[in-house]
Amino acid sequence: MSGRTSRLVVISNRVQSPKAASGGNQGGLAVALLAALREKGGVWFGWSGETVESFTGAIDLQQAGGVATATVDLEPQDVDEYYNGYANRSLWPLFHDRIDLTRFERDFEGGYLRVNRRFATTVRPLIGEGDLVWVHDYHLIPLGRELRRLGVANRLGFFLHIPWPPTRILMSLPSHEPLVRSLFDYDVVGFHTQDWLDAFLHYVTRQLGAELGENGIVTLGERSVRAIVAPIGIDAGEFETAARSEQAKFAHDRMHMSATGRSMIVGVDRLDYSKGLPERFGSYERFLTQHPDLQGLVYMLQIAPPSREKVDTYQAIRAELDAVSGRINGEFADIDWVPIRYVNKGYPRDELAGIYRAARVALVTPLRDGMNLVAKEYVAAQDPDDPGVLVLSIFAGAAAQLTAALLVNPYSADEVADAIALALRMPREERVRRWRALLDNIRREDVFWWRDRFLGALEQH
Ligand code: ADQ
Repeated sequence: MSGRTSRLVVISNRVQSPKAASGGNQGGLAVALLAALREKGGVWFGWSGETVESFTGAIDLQQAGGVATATVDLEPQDVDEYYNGYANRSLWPLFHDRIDLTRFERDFEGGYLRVNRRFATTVRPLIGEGDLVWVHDYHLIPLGRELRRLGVANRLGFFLHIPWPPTRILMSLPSHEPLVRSLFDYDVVGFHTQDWLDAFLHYVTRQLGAELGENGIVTLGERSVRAIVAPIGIDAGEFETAARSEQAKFAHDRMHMSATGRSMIVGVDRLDYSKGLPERFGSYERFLTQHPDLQGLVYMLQIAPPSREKVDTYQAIRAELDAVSGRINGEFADIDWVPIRYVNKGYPRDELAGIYRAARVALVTPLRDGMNLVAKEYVAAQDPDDPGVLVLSIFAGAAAQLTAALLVNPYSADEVADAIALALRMPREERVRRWRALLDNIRREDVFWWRDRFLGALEQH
């Protein structure tokens, strides 16, 4: 596979199948990357999600909808140490400022490096001369270094989908230095916000002695990398259309009927401790206590499909949420009213769009979040004549762009409770004004803008 210039090779932990994406069941990221792969040609490489007894490196190459995907199976030990271990027990909690939940184990780190080497060796023959290589997320930080070791001289880009932690927190990771140094094997490294980029620059200049030049170029010894801000967006047009689909209307009407005139407050999150769900339930409880007049006029729908269920901290957060929602419902419910409807399943995107549109308020209150796409999807799905109100955590990357939302500190139950009351009472004119400003940003800085911004920097470098 060599000879043609500037094809695209996308590498991520998991590969999104083009078939599922065309069925409307995939996120905007998959849609954008698949569109880029279709335009440029190339391949999307990653783990199949399956295991084999011992690693063979055999590639399953598929061609669908004009896109090639290449997947590889991993050993159970790889999945334990690399995926459930280093990625999701060490890096994920640490990068979300949760040292208390972070586990450091040599075996995890060993497995992480082994899988990164395995990825590099397996994908190597798929990379042709002149191809752009775009690596995604915290699972694959050292992949660039492994590819260079195998002689790959192509332009290599890396995008981090989660926050970059403050230096002091990052320093609690054993082997933090080689991990960060390995980023210098890329040509471009991208972050969602200026805050995450600043934290990265703080570490590399103070801790490694790197030098900051013009245009975001950072130099360490022989190597220079360009560090950029590229906030991810959604396919706004697709979501606006989804919100007007038959399936969306059906979901919308179903919500309305079951609401019997009450206003819905919605939360949609992967079940993850970074999303601030117990705090959100606590804030809603505070709101109910402080506004007895509004009790019975609202209800909250929290949709939270479980994720990473093999990891103990995820089992713990699930049990905690069951308990908190049960307690609040026990305390406030009446024979004809339940304050929290708590649902642990995923919904097709059209249906999700209808649910967003039926909600008068969205609570997007993570304690830490790289970006948060739910905030953007909620805005895109609103009825232009009667839009709902977005309550957004200042600790979500999205807060840097969505400044017309009601911005809150998710740790303060009082502040969030006040924002809920304000949102429910907000006059239509103000709702429309805020919503237009939000939508303007979401349309302008959409997922295609994000992709072109990153690939433009990579092509230029
Ligand atoms: P996530 O932590 O997964 O992503 P987020 O950006 O909110 O968080 O994306 C979640 C996606 O899953 C959204 O597209 C949402 O619609 C979908 N989803 C959630 N619950 C669902 C349900 N019940 N049914 C169907 N779909 C559901 C990571 C980072 C984020 C960053 C993204 C992209 O943690 O900060 O925004 O990557 O870079």
